[in-house]
Amino acid sequence: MKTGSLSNDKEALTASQIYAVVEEVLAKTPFIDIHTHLYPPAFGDLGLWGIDELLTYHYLEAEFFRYAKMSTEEYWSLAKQEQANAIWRTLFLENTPISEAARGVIAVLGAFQLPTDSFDLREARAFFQAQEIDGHVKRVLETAGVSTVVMTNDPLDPQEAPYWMKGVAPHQQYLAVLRLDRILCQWPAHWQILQRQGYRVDERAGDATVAEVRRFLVDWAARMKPVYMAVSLPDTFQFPEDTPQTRILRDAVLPACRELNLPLSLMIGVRKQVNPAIRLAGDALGRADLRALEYLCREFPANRFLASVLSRENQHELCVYARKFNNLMPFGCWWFLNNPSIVEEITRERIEMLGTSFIPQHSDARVLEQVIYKWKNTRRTMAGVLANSYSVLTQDGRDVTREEIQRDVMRMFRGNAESWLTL
Ligand code: FIX
Ligand code: ZN
Repeated sequence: MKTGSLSNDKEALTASQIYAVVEEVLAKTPFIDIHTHLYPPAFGDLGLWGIDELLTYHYLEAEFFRYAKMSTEEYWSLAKQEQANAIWRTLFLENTPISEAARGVIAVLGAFQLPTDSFDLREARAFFQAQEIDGHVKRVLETAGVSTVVMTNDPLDPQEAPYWMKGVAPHQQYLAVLRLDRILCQWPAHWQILQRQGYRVDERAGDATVAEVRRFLVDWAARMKPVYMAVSLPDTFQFPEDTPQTRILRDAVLPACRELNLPLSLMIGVRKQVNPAIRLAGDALGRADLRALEYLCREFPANRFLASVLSRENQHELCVYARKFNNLMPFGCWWFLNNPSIVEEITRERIEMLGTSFIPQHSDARVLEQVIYKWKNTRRTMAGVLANSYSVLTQDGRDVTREEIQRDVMRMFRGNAESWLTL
């Protein structure tokens, strides 16, 4: 019975040592968070943090409306702190915070040694208000075990664009992404913004327009220095079609990605605003036809694709497509899938079919401190899934070492992103 310490990297681990070593390696490896909605302090109020933003997260607002006696109109008329007070009272005092998102707030409060069952939010508010934001960002990312967060940056967002136009100081732990939803999914409503910026475009998106959209993308890539381009697409996404979306994607976005050596992230399966009354919380999902993704991977082998799909029913297909196309990198358990019960299922089938050649998770954090609980949950779920994979490997006759576990975790939570994003 090997009883040595776990420190010998090259020694074959016994079955009883595997879980502890996996847990320790996960805890000690700083992760790259490949998709978030976070902003560094230089972006001012675009960067959300603190207890009131944590409580008014759209995941919690959706849950609040299930219990609340007040109407959505009444809630939206409240000030932010009153909204947070109502959510705290309803989801955390009058009911037990056992949902994923509610438990996340508890985990954040616990991480800062704040009370998790206070009658009101005075102490929590005082704590966050007393934080100096640059030091707080550093502490939060360290606590979360995250070295790098990748942002979502929309050149057509009227709040965000002015920061880029005037020039914003880069933050070494925040990487930019050129987000294309308004161009690819809402062209009729946005082409005139490009026209006003001096790009000769029209609504039909003919050849001349497509060339100008490509010039727009190259110009904004020079401004933002993105690590990939990204778009969220509905469950009805089809490609190719005789539409402006197909022409812009095929003849502007994909060539620009090749020219700039950038991957394109396709996030497929959102059904926008099925309930507009609850605003950002009003989106849902649908099973997509992934033959569009198959076509893109096959017909554009010089492009690299990141893909995350929102329907649980699409996950197995995504794994199969990743086995067919090595220019396809599945990533994350997105949004409604980011719950331990589903993360475990998705991650197990990915390991069974893809080994370590995928990116298991992203946080999708919108509020800074969410990375603490989202990555705590990922490490907790991953420990069991990975330890099980190594245990059955050992049972089938192949020992594993700490060094190999370290290599595998580094690849899944850093290396695959670094090589895909050319970091
Ligand atoms: O399109 C996206 O990036 C989605 O992740 C968001 O729109 C969504 O609201 C979200 O934050 C999910 O976690
Ligand atoms: Zn997102």
